[in-house]
Amino acid sequence: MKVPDLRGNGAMQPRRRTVRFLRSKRTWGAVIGAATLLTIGVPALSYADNASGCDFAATGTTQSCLPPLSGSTFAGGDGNLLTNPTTFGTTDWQNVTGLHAGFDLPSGTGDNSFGQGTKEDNPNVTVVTGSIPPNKSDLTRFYEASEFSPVNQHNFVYLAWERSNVLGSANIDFEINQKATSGFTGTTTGPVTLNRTAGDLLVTFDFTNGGGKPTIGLQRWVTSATTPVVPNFATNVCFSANSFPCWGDQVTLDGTDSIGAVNNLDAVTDPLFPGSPNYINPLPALQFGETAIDLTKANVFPSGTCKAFGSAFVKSRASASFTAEVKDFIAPIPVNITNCGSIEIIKHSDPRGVNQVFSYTSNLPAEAPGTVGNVPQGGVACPGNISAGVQADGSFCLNDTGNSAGGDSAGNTVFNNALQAGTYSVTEGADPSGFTFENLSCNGGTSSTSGKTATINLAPGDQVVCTYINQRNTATLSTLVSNAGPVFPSNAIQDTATVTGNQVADTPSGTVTFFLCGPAGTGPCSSGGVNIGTGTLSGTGATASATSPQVNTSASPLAPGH
Ligand SMILES: [Ca+2]
Ligand SMILES: [Ca+2]
Ligand SMILES: [Ca+2]
Repeated sequence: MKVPDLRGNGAMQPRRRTVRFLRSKRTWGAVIGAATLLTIGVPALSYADNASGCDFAATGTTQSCLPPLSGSTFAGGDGNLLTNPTTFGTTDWQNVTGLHAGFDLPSGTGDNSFGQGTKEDNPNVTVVTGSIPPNKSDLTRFYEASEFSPVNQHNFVYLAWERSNVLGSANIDFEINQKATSGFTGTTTGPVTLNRTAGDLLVTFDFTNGGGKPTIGLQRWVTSATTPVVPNFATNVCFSANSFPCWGDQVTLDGTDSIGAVNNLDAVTDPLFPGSPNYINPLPALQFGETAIDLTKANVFPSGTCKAFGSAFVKSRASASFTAEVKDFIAPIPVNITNCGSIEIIKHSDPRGVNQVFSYTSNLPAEAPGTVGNVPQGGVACPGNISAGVQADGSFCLNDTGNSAGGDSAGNTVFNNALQAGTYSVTEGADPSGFTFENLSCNGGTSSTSGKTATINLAPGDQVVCTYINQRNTATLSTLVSNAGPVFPSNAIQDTATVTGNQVADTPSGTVTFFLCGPAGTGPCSSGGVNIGTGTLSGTGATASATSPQVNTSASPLAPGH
């Protein structure tokens, strides 16, 4: 793809020279020679984005872009950001889903960087401001995206950096943390302690112009010889530092688990966030680099374990040496790189807050009650169980009591945020007496509901919330008086009581007890009257009626005046 205005600039310079030479009455041969020299001298400024879709050469000027990694469609090895042409992958920064972007402060005296002598292994850093030395990369932006491939069930992360200066080599580190460093933002100055957790990642991106492909390295933050357990490493060792914690266990990624490129052939178009800081478009040659990494193949997500990375930032190292000073950085941004998803099951009574235990069966793994990801969860102990939480057989119980004002509680919630991809189902048990199932809805991820059963096809990164609502049954009672006026002795009468419920599917049942009351003999209605017996409710739908025993029969007439 070509960018008209840049092409215009590229074409203007020779033309200006041409005019000058023409005025000096040089021959056409000299003019052509000068123009050709100029074209060779500034090829990077001549065009943006090669029409071939490849803007990277491992050696010389021979285009040498790589196709996407197996299971991915991301063009992380073509040295540009545009989707088209799709020769090296149908996805690129322009159309990737889940894109996260970090913007540095403007270059110059206000830019933030790490203080003198900061090394990768030291989590205690100092943020200072000032111009980035011209021999060190002045970062401007970075991009991140991640995905779980439905093709081969691998996790991928895609990373890109941009810089304002045209240095031949690039030594850039992406730090990917499980937890964010609280309060560390673009405006932070002074001391900062980076919140590193065992197993955090450092992706090193080293590129020597003319020296081949970018070298992509991967290191873990290790806190002891055994923490974390790193596949293919018997014990953890520090890569450079003398003691734990440190960055250790470095692996150099290759073409099967990573691809990478720098736009060393020419300028490339950045179509992203034109209204945001540091919009350099087109990006001159050597100011953009990208990589795609198969995290599953790189053993970041060994099968059977869950891990989630929520924060990432980027730094420029002074040289290819790992122990070189780190200088410019772009403050951390939230990311969502995980091989697991979460499922939250919530119980609401209607109205809210009714004290009633509801039971469930599921294929969720056992989980003790507690707080997970700041969500109090575990439900309540099912009848006959000693403790709350999801039991070994997947069963659990929930109770919405205490939530009449809204909100949720440990008692009405089970939440698991470390679930492997797969299919999960949850089914509510029989309605407790006096309650009727009203609704089940699930949000997030891919799920379906059928009656009281939720079926969830969980992919990494999915956050599924299913809410069960059960209505408390209520009913109203009305009485039809057979004869409201005076009756003659032995003129038998009986009344009818009608009960109307709020559930069409639940016909009211049971018995109605009738009381005879009146002005004399039976006692006033205000004191309850005389119990004359019961009638049994019978009906259909939400309505049932019962008829009282007869009174004032010939065998037992009421006395006159009663
Ligand atoms: Ca690309
Ligand atoms: Ca900075
Ligand atoms: Ca900068």
